[in-house]
Amino acid sequence: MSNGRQTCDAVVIGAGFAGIYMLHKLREQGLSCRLFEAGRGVGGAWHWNRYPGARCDSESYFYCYSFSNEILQEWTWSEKFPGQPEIERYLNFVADRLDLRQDMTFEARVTSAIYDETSQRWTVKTSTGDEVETRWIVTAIGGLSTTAPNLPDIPGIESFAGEWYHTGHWPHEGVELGGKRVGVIGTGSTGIQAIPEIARQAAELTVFQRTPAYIMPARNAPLAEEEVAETKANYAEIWRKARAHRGGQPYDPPEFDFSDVTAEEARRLYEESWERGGLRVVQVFKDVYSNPESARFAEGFFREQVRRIVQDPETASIVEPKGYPLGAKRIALDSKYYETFNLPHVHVVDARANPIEEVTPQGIRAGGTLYELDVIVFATGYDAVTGPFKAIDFRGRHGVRLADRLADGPRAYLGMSFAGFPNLLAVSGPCNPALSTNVPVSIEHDVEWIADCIAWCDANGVTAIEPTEEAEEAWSQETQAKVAGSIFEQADSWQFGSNVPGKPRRFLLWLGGLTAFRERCAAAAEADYEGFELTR
Ligand code: N01
Repeated sequence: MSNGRQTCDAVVIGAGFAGIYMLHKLREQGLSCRLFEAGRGVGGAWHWNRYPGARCDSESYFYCYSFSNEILQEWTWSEKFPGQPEIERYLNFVADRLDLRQDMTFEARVTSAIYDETSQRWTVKTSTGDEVETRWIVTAIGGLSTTAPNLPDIPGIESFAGEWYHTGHWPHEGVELGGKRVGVIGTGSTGIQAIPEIARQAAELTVFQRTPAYIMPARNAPLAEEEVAETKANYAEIWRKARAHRGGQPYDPPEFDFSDVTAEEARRLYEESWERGGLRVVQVFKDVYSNPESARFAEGFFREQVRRIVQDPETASIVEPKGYPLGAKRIALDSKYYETFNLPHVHVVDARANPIEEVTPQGIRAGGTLYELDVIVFATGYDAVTGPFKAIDFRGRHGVRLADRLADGPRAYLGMSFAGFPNLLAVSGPCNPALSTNVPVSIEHDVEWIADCIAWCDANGVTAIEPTEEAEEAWSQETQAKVAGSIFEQADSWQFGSNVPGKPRRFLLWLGGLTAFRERCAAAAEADYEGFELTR
C-alpha cells in the first residue's frame, strides 16, 4: 500500500501469532483489511527476540495454530522445544500458505488511532506516513512487546564505552560476542535461555542476578519421525484436551495430592519428572500451589538439584531459588543453565545484596565493585500488557486517551474491549488470561470470538459496539479479586507490573483459567453481547 489516505473495513495491528490469524479470519468474512507491522517481516515476538538461545518453553506440537488441519499436517517441527528461527519460519510458512502478504505493510509502526463519533470511523496513522480510515481496529500487539521494553534507569548508561542491547530488540545481523567481556542483567525466562549460549561465545560472562528463578530442565531433543507421525494422527484429541485444560495445554491434570503418598514416593515422582523435563516437572501433585507442605517439598527438591549441579557452594547459594514461593513468579525452562556456572569464565553477582549502582564507561558498578565489560545485555523484560497499548495514541469518544484510562492499572471487558472505544477490539488485551496459558490456544479463542462479534454486528445492523463502563469496571475488579489470596501476591513480577518503577501494583492477567474464560465470553455473545452498548 502506498502512503496517503486509504479506507478499509478493518485495520489489524501486529503480524505475530494473533495478527496473522486475525487477518485471515476477517478476510475470509469478506472484510477489506490492512495489517500494519513495525518489524521487517511476520513473527511478532518471534521476529524481534533473536537473542542467543531464544526458544519456546511450550512443546512445539501444541505451540502452533489448531484451526487448519492442512497446516497441521503440512508443517513438521524438528525439535521438542522449538528455537526462535524455527518458529519464525513457521509463521512465515502460515502467512504464505494463507496468501496474506498482499494485505500486510511492514516497517510501519502504528502511532495513533483516533475515533470520529460522527462518521463512526477510526483514523489510523503510522510512522511511515500511512493514513487509513477504518471501521474496525483489532490489536494483535502482544503483552510482552519490543514496543514497551523494561530498560532500568541505571545512572551513567549513556557513558558506557561498549555496546548494549535489550534482548527483545536483538540486531538481526547478530552480535559478535567472541573474545568479549559480557554482562547480563536479568535472570527471568529470557536471561535463563540466553546465559548458557552467551557463555559459549564470550571470553568472560558476569551475570547480575537480583532474584533467582525456579528453573526446570527442558531436556530439549530432536523429534523422531514416528513421534511426529503419531502427533499428526492424534491432533483431534490433542486439541480437545488443550481446550479442556485451564492453561490450554494438552496435558492430563495431576491425579494425586501430596498427602496421598509417602515422602519417599513423592521424591521418586519428582526425580522421574525432573529426568523427563519440561513444564510438567511442577505438575506432579494437584496441590503444589495450594498446600504449603506440598509447596515446601517441591521447593526443597528444586534447591537440592541446584546444589547437586553447581559445584561452588557460594555460587549455588546465590542461584538457588529462594525468597518467594514456587509459582509466584513465572517458572522457567533451561538448557544447562546451572551447569554454566561451573565454567571458569562465568561469574554471578548477587545484585540483591550488591545492587547495581551505576554504569561507567568501563562497565557496571555493583556493591562497590566495578565489573569491566565490553557488552551489556539487558534481559530485563517488559512493561507488560498495558505498555504496548500506552505506546500507541488511541483516542476514543470525547478524545479520551486509552493511555490515561490504563494509567491506574489494567481495564478492559472480557480482556478484549474498552469502554468509550467503539469497534476497538484486542486479542489478548489487559485482564485477559492469555499470558498465563499456552498462548496460541488463547489467541485462537480471542481471534474467533472477535471475528464472530464483527460478523454478528454486520448481520444485525450494529454500527458500533463497546463495553459499558459498568461491565468494564466489574471485569477489571474481578481480575484483581481473582488474584487476591493467591501465591502471586507473594512476589514482585511483571504480572503485577512491579518490575517497572512507578507502575501501579495491579495484576494484569485474568486468572480464572481458559475454560471458564471461554464460557464467559460465549455467554456474553449468546446474550446478544451482554455488557456491550450497541449503536444501530
Ligand atoms: O523478563 P522478566 P523476561 N536490576 O521480567 C531483572 C515470556 N518469555 O524477558 O525478578 C537488576 O521475567 C528481573 O529481576 P527481578 C515469559 O512469559 C517466554 O525474562 O525483578 N535486575 C528479572 O530477573 C516471561 O515471563 C518465553 O528481581 C533487574 C529479569 O530482569 C516473560 O516473557 C521465553 C532489573 C526480567 O525478567 C518475560 O521474561 C522468554 C534491575 N534494575 C520469555 N530490572 C517462551 O518460551 C529487571 N531485572 C515463550
